[in-house]
Amino acid sequence: MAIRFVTGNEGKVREARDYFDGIETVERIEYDYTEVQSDSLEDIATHGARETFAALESDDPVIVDDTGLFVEALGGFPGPYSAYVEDTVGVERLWRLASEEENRRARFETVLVYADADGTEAFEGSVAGTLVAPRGEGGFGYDPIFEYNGRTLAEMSTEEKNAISHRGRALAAFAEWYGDRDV
Ligand code: ITT
Repeated sequence: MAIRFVTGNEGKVREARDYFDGIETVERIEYDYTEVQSDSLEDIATHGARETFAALESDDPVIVDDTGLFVEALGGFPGPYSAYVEDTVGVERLWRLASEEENRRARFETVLVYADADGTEAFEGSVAGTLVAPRGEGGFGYDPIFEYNGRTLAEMSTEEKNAISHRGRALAAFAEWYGDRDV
């Protein structure tokens, strides 16, 4: 059975496909679920997964990924509003804002929520790094300004990013649970 990843973001699907390469197939589903107003990535993803699973009227499970970039010196901004801030302010200007701060530490957090007829399960992953002037052609979103161990996430291959990233860690927690569950 394919894993149905509900997202409008092709970059997330590319990473999940790379992670599950040869183990599971990942099918992308576009469904415009309601993004509830919440400070919690888990709340947002849980509502989205539950709503989509019900709306699709199929027994096949779905997963939803909600991710945020939390900049320490900006009180965790943009956090759960990261998609909105990327669309409005943009990555380059967020970097300029952060560059005025001495503390450039930031972290990515992902909550991946699985939903089936039995309910939902949430899996988390995070990575701590430093914001830098944009570098690299790979990845997507805020990857060019997020440096981990001397390289930005946009300077890594998908496999390298998955090995250390918020999403890679959430996918690993999910994969372990998914592989172990009784079906
Ligand atoms: P869906 O909700 O349809 O899955 P989205 O891109 O809106 O797609 P999020 O709300 O989870 O998803 O994304 C929050 C923002 O963070 C958005 O601007 C993404 O481009 C960005 N983002 C998510 N994961 C990222 C990653 O691994 N590296 C860099 N930026 C990322």
